[in-house]
Amino acid sequence: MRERVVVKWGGGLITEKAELKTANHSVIDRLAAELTEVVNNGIDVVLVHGAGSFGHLKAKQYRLAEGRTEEEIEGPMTQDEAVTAVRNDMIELNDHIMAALTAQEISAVRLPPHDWVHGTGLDFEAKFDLFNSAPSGIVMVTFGDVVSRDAPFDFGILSGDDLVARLVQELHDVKRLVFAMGGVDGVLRHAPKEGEAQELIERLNPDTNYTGEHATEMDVTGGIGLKVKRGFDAAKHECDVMLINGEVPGRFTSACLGHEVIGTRLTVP
Ligand code: IP8
Repeated sequence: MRERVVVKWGGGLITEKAELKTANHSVIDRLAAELTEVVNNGIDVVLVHGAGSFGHLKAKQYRLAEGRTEEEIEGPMTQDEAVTAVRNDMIELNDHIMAALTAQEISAVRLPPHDWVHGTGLDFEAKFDLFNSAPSGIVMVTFGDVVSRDAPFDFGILSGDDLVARLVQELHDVKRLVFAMGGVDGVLRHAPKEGEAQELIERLNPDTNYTGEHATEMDVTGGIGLKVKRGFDAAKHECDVMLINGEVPGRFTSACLGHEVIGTRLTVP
């Protein structure tokens, strides 16, 4: 039977997080090339990507994660216009990803969550049976997005981290989940500080102490803390979960193939 892996390319890896709608093309192209190696090893891949500067900045400004609000919001758009704008921006980011996959001759299909998801968090409602339609030999691509919710919220933000955990839960046969992040080798004991050595936690269990950093000034989902939480949700389903630095060439491929690699492995008792 073919192996299946679920991977998340973090928004901080594939975009310049602080600069509105700026894709990291060199990183995206290299990750796509690394993905070719994974696919050529006969592994089925589900690829989920984050939003970075194509999602979080506008979502934060228009408070989209909170749902509809009657309070006045500063900016030229209404919340409804911002919902459409962020969805379009996410499609634009996804276009870059799909183009990079096509350039590597990877067969891929994209499934924007605003078309098939209702609700946020791990228990979102899937409007079609995505989980029984994951194709073999074709990379399924989806991403963090603005999705519909019940009134009075009407809309909210679904993180790619929720998507990966749910995919592992529902697909049953996922061997590995790999979070490729930007700027860090994995989960650090303390948030990185200029000029200080970083302590990488190589094995993290639910009782390990660490002080994660959540960049609230730009991030509307959960930063490293949500990845770890959702990673543990996935690890409960007999899936190997690794958080690695996707900026270092080769690590993404190694992690997907199950080779030893620098990073943080999540373990559950
Ligand atoms: O970057 C967030 O997804 P994430 C989605 O995977 C939006 O947490 C639109 C901000």
